[in-house]
Amino acid sequence: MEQLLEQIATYKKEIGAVTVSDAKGVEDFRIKYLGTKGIVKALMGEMKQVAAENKKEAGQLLNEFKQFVENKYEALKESASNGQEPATSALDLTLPGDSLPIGSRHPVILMRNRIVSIFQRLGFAVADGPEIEDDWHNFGALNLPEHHPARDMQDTFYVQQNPDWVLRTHTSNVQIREMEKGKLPVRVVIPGRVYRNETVSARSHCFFHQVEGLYIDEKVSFADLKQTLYFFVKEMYGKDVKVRFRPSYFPFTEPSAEMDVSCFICGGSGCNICKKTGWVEILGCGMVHPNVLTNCNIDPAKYTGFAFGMGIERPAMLKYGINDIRLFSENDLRFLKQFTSAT
Ligand code: 2U9
Repeated sequence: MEQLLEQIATYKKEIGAVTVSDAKGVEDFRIKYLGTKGIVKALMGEMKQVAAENKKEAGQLLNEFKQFVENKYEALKESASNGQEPATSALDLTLPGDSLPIGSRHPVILMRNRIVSIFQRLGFAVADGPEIEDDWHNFGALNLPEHHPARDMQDTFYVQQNPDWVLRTHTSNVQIREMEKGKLPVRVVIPGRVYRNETVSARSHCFFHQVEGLYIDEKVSFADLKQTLYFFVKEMYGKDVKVRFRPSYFPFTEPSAEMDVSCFICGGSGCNICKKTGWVEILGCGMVHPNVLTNCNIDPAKYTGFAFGMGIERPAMLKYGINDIRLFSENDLRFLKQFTSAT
């Protein structure tokens, strides 16, 4: 009995390691183990020598061994017809893999895409530029006088290694770089991250996102600015929305204006969002200052242009009912998973 157990264990080890690459290998295996003069038959023959009290147990062991050999034979047949190695018992390579979560778009990116795509439909191209910028492209070329408060260390992040470098405070540096290329007309929108040295709170952060736009050509007028922005607002907030322009001041535009839309929360009747005024401010704009054109080697007597700028976080907060700007940059998946579309 013990000898029989040892033989079966040895054969099982041998059979476990068998691989074949073709039908001949499978047939050789069958003849060797399952044939009329094969090993299974030979072991069955040994039953005669087993003591009567062990016969039942030995019979069970041999039947189990025969089943083991037949299973292996079937696996070899299949793998030879697929041209593959048989799958080992613990590892089934045919099972599908673990699926990876695909994630979702960030609410700021959803809002950015929505804003940018409206201007793309009007023929604006999308431009991009550096977030670490020199003083000239961030301030000087934009007609900001040397002692303008925006240049103050209190408001702007300076780069320690080089006092001429700042983290850009607006994406206007990219408009300057586009104009410097000397290819007119220029018609671009620039979405991107900007940095301001502000105390972080639920309403303000040390960085946020903007979309700015610029259109320079011969005979571009304030009427073009109004009509372009009116189209944008109707696409963004609906056909029934009203707009109003209020005079304002920016060093890089003259004249300058701020644009309000009738409150899309209360419809103009007065609520907390519009502070009971019925109007919500959404962007600043104006005609590009002649000094800015001159700074970029563009003749202000021949060319004119308009520019505008808007933040992205605020409209995203209003649209999605987000009450704290810090949520945008905390990377909390419970927050980020909630936004699937900006429409
Ligand atoms: C060039 C010339 C002019 C871009 C402009 C604004 C008005 C404006 C603010 C909106 C909310 C910044 O994100 S915010 O805080 N922007 O009000 N931006 S005009 O004017 C330019 C830009 C580039 C060469």
